[in-house]
Amino acid sequence: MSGVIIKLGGALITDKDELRTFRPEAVETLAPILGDLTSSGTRVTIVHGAGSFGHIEAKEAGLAGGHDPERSHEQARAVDSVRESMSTLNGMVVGILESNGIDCEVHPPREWAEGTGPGFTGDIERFKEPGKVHLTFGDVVDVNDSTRFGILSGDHLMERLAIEMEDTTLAVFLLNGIDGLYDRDPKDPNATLIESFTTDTSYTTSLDSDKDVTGGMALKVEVSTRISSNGPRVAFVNGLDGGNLRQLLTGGDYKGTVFERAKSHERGMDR
Ligand code: IP8
Repeated sequence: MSGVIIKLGGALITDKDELRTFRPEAVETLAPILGDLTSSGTRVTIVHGAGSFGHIEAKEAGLAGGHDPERSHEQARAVDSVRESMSTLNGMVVGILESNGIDCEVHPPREWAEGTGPGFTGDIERFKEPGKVHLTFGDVVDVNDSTRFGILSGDHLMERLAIEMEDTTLAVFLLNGIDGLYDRDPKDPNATLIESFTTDTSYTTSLDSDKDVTGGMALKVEVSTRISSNGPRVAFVNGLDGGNLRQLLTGGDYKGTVFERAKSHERGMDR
Protein backbone atom coordinates (compact mmCIF):
# COMPACT_ATOMS: atom_id res chain seq x y z
CA MET A 1 0.00 0.00 0.00
CA SER A 2 1.21 3.52 -0.68
CA GLY A 3 0.25 6.71 1.08
CA VAL A 4 -0.59 10.18 -0.11
CA ILE A 5 -0.80 13.21 2.15
CA ILE A 6 -2.60 16.33 1.00
CA LYS A 7 -2.60 19.85 2.46
CA LEU A 8 -5.55 22.08 1.72
CA GLY A 9 -4.22 25.60 2.17
CA GLY A 10 -6.18 27.99 4.36
CA ALA A 11 -6.35 30.53 1.52
CA LEU A 12 -7.91 27.83 -0.66
CA ILE A 13 -10.69 26.72 1.67
CA THR A 14 -11.52 30.09 3.24
CA ASP A 15 -11.75 33.70 2.19
CA LYS A 16 -8.68 34.97 4.02
CA ASP A 17 -10.03 38.51 4.25
CA GLU A 18 -13.45 37.70 5.67
CA LEU A 19 -13.54 36.36 9.21
CA ARG A 20 -14.68 32.72 9.36
CA THR A 21 -15.81 32.48 5.73
CA PHE A 22 -15.65 28.98 4.26
CA ARG A 23 -15.10 28.35 0.55
CA PRO A 24 -16.31 24.83 -0.24
CA GLU A 25 -15.18 24.60 -3.92
CA ALA A 26 -11.79 22.98 -3.39
CA VAL A 27 -13.09 20.35 -0.97
CA GLU A 28 -15.95 19.60 -3.34
CA THR A 29 -13.43 19.18 -6.15
CA LEU A 30 -11.17 16.95 -4.06
CA ALA A 31 -13.82 14.68 -2.51
CA PRO A 32 -14.68 12.45 -5.52
CA ILE A 33 -10.97 12.15 -6.39
CA LEU A 34 -10.24 11.01 -2.84
CA GLY A 35 -13.08 8.53 -3.04
CA ASP A 36 -11.47 6.92 -6.09
CA LEU A 37 -8.02 6.92 -4.48
CA THR A 38 -9.13 5.24 -1.28
CA SER A 39 -11.15 2.66 -3.25
CA SER A 40 -7.99 1.77 -5.15
CA GLY A 41 -6.21 1.07 -1.83
CA THR A 42 -4.18 4.27 -1.39
CA ARG A 43 -3.92 5.51 2.17
CA VAL A 44 -4.91 9.18 2.26
CA THR A 45 -4.19 11.72 5.00
CA ILE A 46 -5.51 15.28 4.89
CA VAL A 47 -4.14 18.35 6.63
CA HIS A 48 -5.81 21.72 6.30
CA GLY A 49 -4.83 25.25 7.12
CA ALA A 50 -6.71 27.89 9.08
CA GLY A 51 -7.25 30.84 6.74
CA SER A 52 -9.75 33.29 8.20
CA PHE A 53 -10.85 30.76 10.87
CA GLY A 54 -7.51 31.12 12.63
CA HIS A 55 -5.05 33.71 11.45
CA ILE A 56 -7.12 36.86 11.95
CA GLU A 57 -8.05 36.20 15.57
CA ALA A 58 -4.68 34.62 16.44
CA LYS A 59 -2.97 37.72 15.09
CA GLU A 60 -5.20 40.12 17.03
CA ALA A 61 -4.53 38.34 20.32
CA GLY A 62 -0.82 37.75 19.69
CA LEU A 63 -1.21 33.98 20.08
CA ALA A 64 1.80 33.05 17.93
CA GLY A 65 4.13 34.70 20.45
CA GLY A 66 2.69 32.66 23.32
CA HIS A 67 1.45 33.81 26.70
CA ASP A 68 1.62 37.52 27.48
CA PRO A 69 0.92 38.15 31.20
CA GLU A 70 -0.60 41.53 30.39
CA ARG A 71 -3.15 39.99 28.03
CA SER A 72 -3.96 36.77 29.91
CA HIS A 73 -7.75 37.03 29.83
CA GLU A 74 -7.97 38.23 26.25
CA GLN A 75 -5.58 35.50 25.13
CA ALA A 76 -7.38 32.76 27.07
CA ARG A 77 -10.61 33.74 25.32
CA ALA A 78 -8.86 33.85 21.94
CA VAL A 79 -7.28 30.40 22.44
CA ASP A 80 -10.74 28.90 23.06
CA SER A 81 -12.31 30.86 20.26
CA VAL A 82 -9.67 29.95 17.64
CA ARG A 83 -9.86 26.28 18.65
CA GLU A 84 -13.64 26.37 18.34
CA SER A 85 -13.39 28.10 14.94
CA MET A 86 -10.90 25.51 13.72
CA SER A 87 -13.27 22.73 14.76
CA THR A 88 -16.08 24.49 12.90
CA LEU A 89 -13.96 24.77 9.75
CA ASN A 90 -12.88 21.15 10.07
CA GLY A 91 -16.52 20.11 10.50
CA MET A 92 -17.37 21.74 7.17
CA VAL A 93 -14.48 20.00 5.40
CA VAL A 94 -15.42 16.64 6.92
CA GLY A 95 -19.11 17.20 6.08
CA ILE A 96 -18.31 17.42 2.36
CA LEU A 97 -16.00 14.42 2.44
CA GLU A 98 -18.51 12.28 4.34
CA SER A 99 -21.31 13.22 1.98
CA ASN A 100 -19.07 11.76 -0.74
CA GLY A 101 -18.90 8.46 1.16
CA ILE A 102 -15.46 9.00 2.71
CA ASP A 103 -14.96 7.57 6.20
CA CYS A 104 -13.11 10.28 8.17
CA GLU A 105 -11.24 10.26 11.48
CA VAL A 106 -10.25 13.67 12.87
CA HIS A 107 -7.24 14.31 15.12
CA PRO A 108 -7.30 17.90 16.47
CA PRO A 109 -3.66 18.75 17.38
CA ARG A 110 -4.69 20.31 20.72
CA GLU A 111 -5.57 16.73 21.81
CA TRP A 112 -2.30 15.00 20.91
CA ALA A 113 0.42 17.49 19.93
CA GLU A 114 2.61 19.76 22.03
CA GLY A 115 4.97 22.51 20.92
CA THR A 116 5.29 24.31 17.61
CA GLY A 117 7.63 24.23 14.61
CA PRO A 118 9.19 21.14 13.04
CA GLY A 119 10.18 19.68 16.44
CA PHE A 120 6.66 19.53 17.91
CA THR A 121 5.93 16.32 19.80
CA GLY A 122 2.97 13.94 19.79
CA ASP A 123 2.38 10.34 18.83
CA ILE A 124 1.29 9.97 15.20
CA GLU A 125 0.35 6.27 15.52
CA ARG A 126 -3.27 7.42 15.62
CA PHE A 127 -3.01 8.32 11.90
CA LYS A 128 -2.17 4.75 10.95
CA GLU A 129 -5.49 3.03 11.60
CA PRO A 130 -6.35 1.51 8.22
CA GLY A 131 -9.54 1.98 6.24
CA LYS A 132 -10.08 5.64 7.04
CA VAL A 133 -9.05 9.04 5.77
CA HIS A 134 -7.31 10.70 8.72
CA LEU A 135 -7.52 14.48 9.04
CA THR A 136 -5.80 17.13 11.09
CA PHE A 137 -5.29 20.90 10.87
CA GLY A 138 -3.26 23.91 12.01
CA ASP A 139 -4.25 24.66 15.61
CA VAL A 140 -3.44 26.37 18.91
CA VAL A 141 -1.47 23.82 20.93
CA ASP A 142 0.00 23.73 24.41
CA VAL A 143 3.69 24.50 24.77
CA ASN A 144 5.58 23.07 27.70
CA ASP A 145 7.47 26.21 28.76
CA SER A 146 6.68 29.77 29.81
CA THR A 147 5.04 30.52 26.46
CA ARG A 148 2.27 28.03 27.47
CA PHE A 149 0.68 27.89 24.01
CA GLY A 150 1.49 28.60 20.38
CA ILE A 151 0.38 28.07 16.79
CA LEU A 152 1.19 24.74 15.19
CA SER A 153 1.02 25.19 11.42
CA GLY A 154 -0.51 22.57 9.16
CA ASP A 155 2.74 22.75 7.19
CA HIS A 156 4.71 21.36 10.13
CA LEU A 157 2.06 18.65 10.56
CA MET A 158 2.59 17.80 6.88
CA GLU A 159 6.32 17.48 7.47
CA ARG A 160 6.12 15.04 10.35
CA LEU A 161 3.31 12.96 8.87
CA ALA A 162 4.90 12.73 5.40
CA ILE A 163 8.27 11.72 6.80
CA GLU A 164 7.17 9.43 9.64
CA MET A 165 4.37 7.52 7.90
CA GLU A 166 6.74 5.13 6.18
CA ASP A 167 4.62 4.27 3.14
CA THR A 168 4.10 7.91 2.05
CA THR A 169 5.15 8.32 -1.57
CA LEU A 170 3.62 11.72 -2.34
CA ALA A 171 2.89 14.91 -0.42
CA VAL A 172 0.67 17.45 -2.18
CA PHE A 173 0.16 21.12 -1.32
CA LEU A 174 -3.05 22.43 -2.88
CA LEU A 175 -2.74 26.14 -3.66
CA ASN A 176 -5.38 28.78 -4.17
CA GLY A 177 -5.82 29.30 -7.91
CA ILE A 178 -2.12 29.24 -8.84
CA ASP A 179 -0.43 26.33 -10.58
CA GLY A 180 2.57 25.99 -8.26
CA LEU A 181 5.56 27.94 -7.03
CA TYR A 182 6.57 30.90 -9.20
CA ASP A 183 9.99 32.53 -9.35
CA ARG A 184 8.39 35.77 -8.12
CA ASP A 185 4.96 37.11 -7.19
CA PRO A 186 2.58 35.22 -9.53
CA LYS A 187 0.71 38.48 -10.17
CA ASP A 188 3.85 39.82 -11.88
CA PRO A 189 3.35 39.33 -15.66
CA ASN A 190 6.98 38.12 -15.92
CA ALA A 191 6.51 35.42 -13.27
CA THR A 192 7.45 31.91 -14.41
CA LEU A 193 6.23 28.65 -12.93
CA ILE A 194 9.06 26.64 -11.36
CA GLU A 195 8.39 23.12 -12.61
CA SER A 196 11.18 21.42 -10.72
CA PHE A 197 12.50 22.80 -7.45
CA THR A 198 16.01 21.85 -6.35
CA THR A 199 18.30 23.20 -3.66
CA ASP A 200 19.73 25.57 -6.33
CA THR A 201 16.39 27.09 -7.33
CA SER A 202 15.89 30.73 -6.41
CA TYR A 203 12.54 32.42 -6.00
CA THR A 204 11.10 35.39 -4.12
CA THR A 205 7.96 35.51 -2.05
CA SER A 206 6.51 37.90 0.47
CA LEU A 207 4.66 37.05 3.64
CA ASP A 208 1.50 38.95 4.39
CA SER A 209 2.40 39.25 8.07
CA ASP A 210 -0.62 41.47 8.71
CA LYS A 211 -2.81 38.46 8.10
CA ASP A 212 -0.61 35.41 8.48
CA VAL A 213 0.69 34.11 11.81
CA THR A 214 2.64 31.20 10.29
CA GLY A 215 5.06 31.14 7.38
CA GLY A 216 3.17 31.51 4.09
CA MET A 217 4.75 30.15 0.90
CA ALA A 218 8.32 30.27 2.28
CA LEU A 219 7.38 27.82 5.05
CA LYS A 220 5.79 25.46 2.51
CA VAL A 221 8.97 25.51 0.45
CA GLU A 222 11.18 24.93 3.50
CA VAL A 223 9.03 22.03 4.71
CA SER A 224 8.80 20.53 1.21
CA THR A 225 12.55 20.56 0.80
CA ARG A 226 12.91 18.57 4.01
CA ILE A 227 10.11 16.15 3.10
CA SER A 228 11.54 15.42 -0.34
CA SER A 229 15.05 14.92 1.05
CA ASN A 230 13.59 12.19 3.25
CA GLY A 231 11.97 10.28 0.40
CA PRO A 232 8.43 11.32 -0.55
CA ARG A 233 8.00 13.41 -3.68
CA VAL A 234 6.30 16.75 -3.05
CA ALA A 235 4.07 18.58 -5.52
CA PHE A 236 2.46 22.04 -5.41
CA VAL A 237 -0.62 22.22 -7.65
CA ASN A 238 -3.71 24.34 -8.14
CA GLY A 239 -6.35 23.19 -5.69
CA LEU A 240 -9.13 24.44 -7.93
CA ASP A 241 -8.11 22.38 -10.98
CA GLY A 242 -9.62 18.95 -10.35
CA GLY A 243 -8.57 17.50 -13.72
CA ASN A 244 -4.93 18.38 -13.12
CA LEU A 245 -5.04 17.04 -9.57
CA ARG A 246 -6.50 13.76 -10.76
CA GLN A 247 -3.66 13.50 -13.28
CA LEU A 248 -1.10 13.99 -10.52
CA LEU A 249 -2.71 11.43 -8.24
CA THR A 250 -3.09 8.83 -10.98
CA GLY A 251 0.46 9.16 -12.28
CA GLY A 252 -0.31 11.21 -15.40
CA ASP A 253 1.15 14.46 -16.72
CA TYR A 254 0.23 17.46 -14.63
CA LYS A 255 1.05 21.12 -14.25
CA GLY A 256 2.76 22.12 -11.01
CA THR A 257 5.99 22.35 -9.07
CA VAL A 258 7.70 19.14 -8.06
CA PHE A 259 10.30 18.75 -5.30
CA GLU A 260 12.27 15.65 -6.20
CA ARG A 261 14.28 13.72 -3.68
CA ALA A 262 17.74 15.31 -3.36
CA LYS A 263 20.63 13.26 -4.77
CA SER A 264 22.43 11.21 -2.13
CA HIS A 265 25.54 13.41 -2.12
CA GLU A 266 23.30 16.44 -1.40
CA ARG A 267 21.43 14.54 1.28
CA GLY A 268 24.57 13.41 3.04
CA MET A 269 23.00 10.08 3.93
CA ASP A 270 20.72 7.55 2.32
CA ARG A 271 17.46 6.31 3.74
O1 IP8 B 1 -2.80 27.87 8.23
C1 IP8 B 1 -2.38 27.92 11.29
O2 IP8 B 1 -2.23 26.83 10.44
P1 IP8 B 1 -1.76 27.04 8.91
C2 IP8 B 1 -3.29 27.59 12.49
O3 IP8 B 1 -1.66 25.65 8.36
C3 IP8 B 1 -3.91 28.75 13.18
O4 IP8 B 1 -0.41 27.70 8.96
C4 IP8 B 1 -4.81 28.43 14.28
C5 IP8 B 1 -3.74 30.01 12.84
